[in-house]
Amino acid sequence: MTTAHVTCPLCEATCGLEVTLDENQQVTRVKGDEKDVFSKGYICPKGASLGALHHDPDRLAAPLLKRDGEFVEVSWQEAYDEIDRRLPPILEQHGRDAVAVYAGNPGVHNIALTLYGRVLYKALGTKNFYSATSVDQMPKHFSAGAMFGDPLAIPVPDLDRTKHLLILGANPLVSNGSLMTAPDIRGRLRGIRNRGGKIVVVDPRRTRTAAFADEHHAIRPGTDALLLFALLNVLFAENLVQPGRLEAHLNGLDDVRELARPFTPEAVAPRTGIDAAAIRRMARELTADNAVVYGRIGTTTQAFGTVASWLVDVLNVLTGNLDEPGGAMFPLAACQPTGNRRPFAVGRWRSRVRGYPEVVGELPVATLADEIETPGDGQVRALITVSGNPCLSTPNAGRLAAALERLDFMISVDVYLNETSRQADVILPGPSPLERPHFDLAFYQLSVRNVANWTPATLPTELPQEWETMLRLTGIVTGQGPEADVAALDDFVAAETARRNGLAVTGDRTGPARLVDLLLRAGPYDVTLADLEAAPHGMDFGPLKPRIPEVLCTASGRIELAPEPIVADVPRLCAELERPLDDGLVLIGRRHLSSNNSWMHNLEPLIRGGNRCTVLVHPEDASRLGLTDGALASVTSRAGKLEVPVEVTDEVRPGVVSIPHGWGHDVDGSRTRVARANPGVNSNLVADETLLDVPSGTSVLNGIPVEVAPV
Ligand SMILES: Nc1nc2c(c(=O)[nH]1)N[C@H]1C(S)=C(S)[C@@H](COP(=O)(O)OP(=O)(O)OC[C@H]3O[C@@H](n4cnc5c(=O)[nH]c(N)nc54)[C@H](O)[C@@H]3O)O[C@H]1N2
Ligand SMILES: Nc1nc2c(c(=O)[nH]1)N[C@H]1C(S)=C(S)[C@@H](COP(=O)(O)OP(=O)(O)OC[C@H]3O[C@@H](n4cnc5c(=O)[nH]c(N)nc54)[C@H](O)[C@@H]3O)O[C@H]1N2
Ligand code: SF4
Ligand SMILES: [Mo]
Repeated sequence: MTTAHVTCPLCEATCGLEVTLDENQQVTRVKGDEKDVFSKGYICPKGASLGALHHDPDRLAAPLLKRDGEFVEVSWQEAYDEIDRRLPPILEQHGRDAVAVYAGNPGVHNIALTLYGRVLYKALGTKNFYSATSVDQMPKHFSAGAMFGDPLAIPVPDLDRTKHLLILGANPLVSNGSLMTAPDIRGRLRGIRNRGGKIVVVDPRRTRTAAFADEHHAIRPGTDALLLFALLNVLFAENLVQPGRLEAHLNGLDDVRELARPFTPEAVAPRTGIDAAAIRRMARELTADNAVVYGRIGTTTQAFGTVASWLVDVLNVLTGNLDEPGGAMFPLAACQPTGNRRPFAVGRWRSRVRGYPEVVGELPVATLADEIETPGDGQVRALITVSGNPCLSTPNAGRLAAALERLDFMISVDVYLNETSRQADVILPGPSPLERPHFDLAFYQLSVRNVANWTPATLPTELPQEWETMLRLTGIVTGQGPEADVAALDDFVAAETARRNGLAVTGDRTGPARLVDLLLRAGPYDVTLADLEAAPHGMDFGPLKPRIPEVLCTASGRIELAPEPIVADVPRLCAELERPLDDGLVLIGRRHLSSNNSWMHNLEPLIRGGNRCTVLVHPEDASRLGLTDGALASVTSRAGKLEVPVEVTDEVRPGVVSIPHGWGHDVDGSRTRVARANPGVNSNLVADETLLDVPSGTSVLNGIPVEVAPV
């Protein structure tokens, strides 16, 4: 028996786990690592299923090549030969933009894909870069970029010291936290209570987090920006604005005061569904010391995602809670992002068909189908998906799935043959989480405590590491063919990383380990990878510290409270105040503790407990529409239609229905036996790809107008 200490790569919480293996290298137990400096023994059902994931017989063990419509296992050589035969001619004949990339969420939890994916994407040089970010947190990058100058400078709630937490559109007791890396959310929320603090949740559904909170406001979906503006309006009206130390670092305070003027509590109350007196009280409570506002995916994947994300931080600034202990703070990761911090810019190019502006180097995935379907110069003819399942996770998924069939060539770098990769011509699999080293480059930048933990690979693997796969593909798209010298490419990447950080490459490490070592050496804590290797339970660099002004990289060197590209969207919100009240049904999503977006439904331990893919309907709506608990209902939107079992519950507010995303596994040609037997329905069949948060191009996945009827 052996025991390994690993950081769980399955969500943002970065829990330390203890994995026990028998002499046959079978995982016999996974438990929380009590000595982990950050998670202290916490584990959730997903982490506990790391063994099931590792041993899943459906996980791909060799590359797959489609021959006459059927996948066959081939050698890596054959797979790359096929790619070399088919991809470069498309680039040569139709240009770089003819090849699109879709990068999915697990790539952010995978150092090989994070560090070497960017090498491939840069070498490819396509404007058609898409990712899960435009169905997720892009509005937050937008607001951070516009306000602080750096799209990665996202302040996080200082959870362990706050005494008043206002949560909008997040359910961290289930999601385990997002844009807020914090293992054991329940323990940390309890800590707020024990300090005599208060938790307020704004969510159309009485989630676990809402039920745990001291106060819950069931807001109408998509109206958070109105509510947040009204909170500001109250602060100005009651003379409660007190930015404190930050006053010297602000631009645009008067502009914000003017912008907030129309949004009185009375004006927004009927639209948000939260009464004016409650709004006034919520605003006053934010002026307490150690208060913080936190907004997550319910506030980003909606019609006013960017404005809402911006207002969250404006409120934190104006209540004196930004960059203060107990407020919203900027983590300082052991590996900081590299590259020159140029002032934030958007719209450097536009999508060809709909003219959507580029944001942080990407285009909205909502328009990928347009780009594939519409002929002309720059039409997308090939697609590389890297750890993504857009056929389940992006809006109007039915249309996208049909569009993929029209591609001349498609590659999926993926561990399963699933709803998306089945459309590929070549699938390149990667090792399991236990077969690769791990380091949470992205999430330590969002962590409520500055920590770092390096995980070496627990088990050997026959599969190439995914950084090598990325470099092989880089070799092909740069015309070096499948025989490109991967070691030389890797040396080049390391030399570039070193140069940008003013360091020299030393030692005999290769791959991500060498890059992480360089980034650590360049980082703020005077540690090397060897130090982390000697600390299997992680290193703790302490609580978050104030970082303003050092963290700011706006052109002015100040916080831009009223940045032009966001202010430009406020008239669209003002128009909402004039619109007649609409009482049609709207659809929102939800997450379950035992699932991970679309891709962990193939694990028996996570699928137990009955069908979770139902539509939640309030009893009043159910009786009005003739819907009965357990019976099937049809849900129809502009984009499509689906049928799903009804669950009648007063958890959701009237006028709101909820279906989780990531289901719909009953498609032909996938090889996920457990998931196919428990398919659920794909909620993104009804998500409307034409509904976007305008500045950021993020899809509206919450607040989709739908009709629901008995089947
Ligand atoms: N309606 C609705 N839609 C949503 C959301 C919502 O709330 N509502 N949420 C959105 C959000 S927040 C996100 S992040 C996206 C997620 O969207 P995606 O990133 O597109 O989807 P995932 O379900 O994360 O699927 C990831 C894919 O990566 C593969 N994979 C897993 N591990 C690895 C690995 O180690 N290597 C490789 N190469 N592949 C791997 C899986 O097999 C799967 O095919 O979905 C979005 N879609
Ligand atoms: N178990 C589990 N954990 C996960 C994931 C998973 O699939 N399963 N996915 C991971 C990923 S990729 C992400 S991005 C994070 C997301 O992490 P969270 O943001 O915490 O995710 P959700 O649970 O979807 O919470 C969003 C909440 O917003 C509410 N909501 C919907 N519309 C609105 C609205 O208009 N206004 C307001 N105020 N609220 C609204 C929903 O009811 C829901 O409770 O979770 C991560 N963790
Ligand atoms: S909370 Fe997240 S990091 Fe922790 S065990 Fe669960 S999935 Fe893994
Ligand atoms: Mo996400």
